[in-house]
Amino acid sequence: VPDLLTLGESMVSLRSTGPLAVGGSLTMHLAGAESNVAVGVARLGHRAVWVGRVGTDEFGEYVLRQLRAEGVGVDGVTRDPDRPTGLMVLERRTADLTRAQYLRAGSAGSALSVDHLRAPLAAGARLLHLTGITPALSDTARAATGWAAETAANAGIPVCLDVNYRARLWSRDTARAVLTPLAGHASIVVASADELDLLGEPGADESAVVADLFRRGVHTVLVKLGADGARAHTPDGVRHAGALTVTAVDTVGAGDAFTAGYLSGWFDGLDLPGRLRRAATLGAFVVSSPGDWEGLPRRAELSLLDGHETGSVI
Ligand code: KDG
Repeated sequence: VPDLLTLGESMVSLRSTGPLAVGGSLTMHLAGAESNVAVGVARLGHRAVWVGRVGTDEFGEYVLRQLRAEGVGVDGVTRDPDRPTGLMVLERRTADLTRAQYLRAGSAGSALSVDHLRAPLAAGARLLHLTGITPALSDTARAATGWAAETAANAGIPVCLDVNYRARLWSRDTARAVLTPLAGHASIVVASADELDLLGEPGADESAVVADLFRRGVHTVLVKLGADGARAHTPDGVRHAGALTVTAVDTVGAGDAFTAGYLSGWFDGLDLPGRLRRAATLGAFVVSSPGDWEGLPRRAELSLLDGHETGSVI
């Protein structure tokens, strides 16, 4: 049984080093929030499986090749001969501003449906990781995400849901209507502070949303605070964990790294401070290296950033 089962859309991201309008070259990278998490836990030696769909095009070949190279299981991936692999373009417009553009409408990944998930779910896992991106892709992907969450929860497989709101894919109101019920199947919810009210009433404050999630069976809510670290709500109370002090060169993927670190700590049986520390460590590696996931540490590298702590664990 794998440690992590995750599903969603993985794409090729094309990254520029400057403004697209003046040309230059684009480099190819693997992208996708869920596969970033899978790579993060696989690099630390856990067994991770990613399920999704890619085209029969070269981009699909590339996505699979990258995931295999990182040790992520892709046996459950289906190839779609009629739809292309999704693409995204990341334009480094200025040193401080990266613009994302999606070329993913009608992609192979967006045609994910319940039938693609039956066998991987039946095979089981220690934990299922979902994000709020997948249900934004299409009606079938939305149904598939809901089905996977419910099926896993009924089978006793804990579900981790990262809200990951993407304004280019859907409105906050539509997201709220879909993600609020979805969170009721989760054990662990991950969100940034401005995403929390997508799991409750519009404008609801953090404590109200957390209390409601706890009533619905969630036992851990992780609120990502960027350079300020994270807050973890559990039935035992609230704990703040600082971020590590590093030089941020590329924040894309930092949230996925944080989640991968937390889940890796959970797979290793670490206590809450240990899980948060590993989450902060992976986040720090990714923000201080270029790329969504390329800077993720291998297990022997985990201690490389020791000495960068902010000391602000309260
Ligand atoms: O979290 C990083 C992701 O944003 C990136 O890899 C692409 O999954 C992605 C998305 O849909 O935005």
